Amino acid sequence: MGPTEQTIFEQFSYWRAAIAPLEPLPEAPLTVFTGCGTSYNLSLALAAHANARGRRAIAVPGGEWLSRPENYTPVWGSAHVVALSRSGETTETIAAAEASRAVGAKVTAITCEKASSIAGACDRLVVAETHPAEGIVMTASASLMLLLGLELLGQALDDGVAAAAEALLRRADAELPKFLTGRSHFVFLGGGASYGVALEAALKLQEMSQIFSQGFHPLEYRHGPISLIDEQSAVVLLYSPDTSDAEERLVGELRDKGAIVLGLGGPGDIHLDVPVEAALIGLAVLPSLQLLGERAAQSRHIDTVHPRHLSKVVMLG
Ligand code: F1P
Repeated sequence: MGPTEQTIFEQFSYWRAAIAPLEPLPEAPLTVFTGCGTSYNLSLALAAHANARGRRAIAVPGGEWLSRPENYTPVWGSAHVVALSRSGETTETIAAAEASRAVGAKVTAITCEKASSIAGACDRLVVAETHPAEGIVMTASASLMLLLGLELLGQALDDGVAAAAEALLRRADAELPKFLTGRSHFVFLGGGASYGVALEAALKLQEMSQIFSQGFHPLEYRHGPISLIDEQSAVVLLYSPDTSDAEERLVGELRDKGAIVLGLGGPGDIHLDVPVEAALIGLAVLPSLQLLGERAAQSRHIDTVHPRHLSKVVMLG
């Protein structure tokens, strides 16, 4: 087992170490979740969770929050900013946190590196230790930062979510050969908080296996992108319990056009149950989606320890 696969399968003891109630984020007119790459995708998921819990929130990429916050909200100066960065060193995220504090905003940072630059650019640092074998591609750290963000929003967590995610990972692994064989076009669909998770799954597959992949809100996929579906297509549908009927109809359409569908929490050519409460679906499916990227890379003999053109930290000169 290589280090990427090892990190994916061995992440759950790090989850268990991070599961503890955290003091919630402070009240603010607006909470802005920001980060880059994976950390931005997690921001999207967390902003959706925050709104669903009655806290007004948006997600903005680090570079955008740094350069033009006024394009995202007129109350940018009074926002509470939550900056996510595994490394704590990403240029735009650190600069965005510093710029936010310069105008009086408070910043909470979520990271896996407590001695990093972001520690000096925030008012509160929230840290989880990640698997030491984790490399350039974010796997366990992504799950851990999502978990910490949920705790900061007051979500109760216990060992049940780790156990469910681990069991799902093993069931998914058994089904992935059927899903991947003969397919070269990959799409991830999810609504609400699962949209950020769908984008993260697409990014993971892209980084790990160099396969072009996309994420969409489920019903958006019918408005144009569906023209790409054929017998080469493989679609993951992250079902939302409240919209599963419409999502199931969409799955029927995709299958009719030749796609194989992996339904997480609902019907598909492959159907895997996600037996957790709705707010924890994204967290529970994330390791399985990370493994999908790794298995796709392995099937193409691509080394995910040294992914093409990527580095562990993106620092702009
Ligand atoms: C985020 C990030 C990752 C990407 C690559 C470089 O960094 O851009 O999304 O996969 O590994 O770093 P961070 O700010 O979370 O450390």
